[in-house]
Amino acid sequence: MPSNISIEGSKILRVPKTMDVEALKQRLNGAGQGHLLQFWDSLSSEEQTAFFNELSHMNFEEINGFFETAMQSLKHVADKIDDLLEPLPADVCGSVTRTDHQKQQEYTATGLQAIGSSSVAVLLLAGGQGTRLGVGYPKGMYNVDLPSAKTLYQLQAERILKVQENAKEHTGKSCEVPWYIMTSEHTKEPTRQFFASHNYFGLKESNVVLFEQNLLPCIGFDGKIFLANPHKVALAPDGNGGLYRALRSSIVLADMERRGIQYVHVYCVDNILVKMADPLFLGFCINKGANCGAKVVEKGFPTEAVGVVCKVEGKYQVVEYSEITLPTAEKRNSDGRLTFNAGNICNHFFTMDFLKMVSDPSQESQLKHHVAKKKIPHVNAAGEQMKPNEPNGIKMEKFVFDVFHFTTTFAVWEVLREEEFSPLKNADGAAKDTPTTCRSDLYNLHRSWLQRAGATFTHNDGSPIPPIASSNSSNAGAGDSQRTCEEFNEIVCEVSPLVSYGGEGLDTIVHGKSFLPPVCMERDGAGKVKVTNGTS
Ligand code: UD2
Repeated sequence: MPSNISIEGSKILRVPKTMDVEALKQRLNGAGQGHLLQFWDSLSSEEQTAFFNELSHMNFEEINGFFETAMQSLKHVADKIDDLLEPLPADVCGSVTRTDHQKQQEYTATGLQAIGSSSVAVLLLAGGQGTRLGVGYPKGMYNVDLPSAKTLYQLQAERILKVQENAKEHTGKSCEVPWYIMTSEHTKEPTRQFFASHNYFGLKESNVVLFEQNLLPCIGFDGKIFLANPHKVALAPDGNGGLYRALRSSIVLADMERRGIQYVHVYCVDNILVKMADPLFLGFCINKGANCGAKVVEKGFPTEAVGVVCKVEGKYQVVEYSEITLPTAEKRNSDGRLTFNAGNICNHFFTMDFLKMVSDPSQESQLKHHVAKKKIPHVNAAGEQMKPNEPNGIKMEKFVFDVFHFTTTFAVWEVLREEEFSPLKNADGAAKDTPTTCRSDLYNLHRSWLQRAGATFTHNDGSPIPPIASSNSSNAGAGDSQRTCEEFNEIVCEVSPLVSYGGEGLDTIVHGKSFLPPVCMERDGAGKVKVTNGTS
């Protein structure tokens, strides 16, 4: 490797041997970004070197091109695309509520077989800034205050350990599910330190692979790039669809190939119920012969602000509620279900071949940036830090699901919201998707597992706590699961992922037993399950 190239995460930084500031000035002036050097003379020599290096590896022509396209697209944000929308073809869809038990077992067996042959990887999108939650560290490090105090990262790590164990039981072979974690400049170092300081939560260090996504400058409506301070450009991650560019420029694809990975489960960090490398979902997609798949939940009501998976002009796509009119959002099939009801939960299946194909520049460059008007903090021409109250510019992001466009063999698997989707988006006090709702949803799910395994629950006075109605057996929809949360809010029941991945294996432990909440099930170092309940 030439000595002037250093590789840091997914970025290749070319560090020039000498600083040709004049040439840089000319390049910036030519691109209309000359203002970036306005504080140059007042910088220390360290600041100058660091800033020179930052600017030297930016492709301003490309960035200006992104900006032009982004501003064009803003003119069309209010456009509706109702006429172009088609529902998903029935033959690509499957549902946990409408697939019989035997078929589900077949899918699960296929998934466990793939995991058992060490051909499955999980890939976590964790480069977001978590602005809505408002904590200064990566969201995966958040502890929603379960009795075990486990963070989102720990829950996920333990689910990987358990699914490896389940696959081994199924196939008789030891297997490994590598965990690729896409971070960004803001999340990489704290994430690395967190895993190291927790001994990778029992996973092999070599199976936890961190890589870094790219950043893009934040740009004012006039096309001028903002400075975060006099010697640094204001940058933001390029969206979770930055995955494909990051894959291309990092060692990840090669690492996956070296390990013989064939299937990759991609998911977002904040869903406390996420089933990583879910054998049922994997098996469904594999049996369908799909190269790309999405797990979805049924949209709760027509105006719910979730993107729906559908077809647009013959291509698969996720369409936002804002892109269609109310009558289209309200359209129902003869069975009463919404026509466009496949709510995206950022939970995707890709074959290795598909990932390689969409990461190629010829495909990846076709993915358009989505544009958001934002209030962007910056330094003004007088060198003052500004915190605007109104949007003053744009951030540009690619979305992970935009590659659906490239598939012709798609699969969509619908699951129950109360079993698989409870995201942490907001701080407590907000109406939904908070630490409190995540905790409640996890308690409810785990209590339903125990009840299904033959356990009962009682109040302090000995009176029985009624069982949770599952929408698998009733016709309850999203609204009902919401009510269940509130109703059973304080009935604490936490089952460690090391004890059960999805409710399996609990019968022998709890059948015929009665529990007084709070109930906690954990596995000790020797593999023995310990149940605590009441005040014990
Ligand atoms: C995401 C989905 C949305 C829905 C929702 C469910 C996308 C684009 N949108 O919306 O359709 O499924 O989740 O919870 O997928 N991230 C990065 N790099 C970035 C930006 C985000 O890795 O530059 C990660 C982020 O850390 C998180 C995931 O992507 O794990 C989703 O990001 P978000 O929480 O900003 O997405 P949201 O809630 O708008």
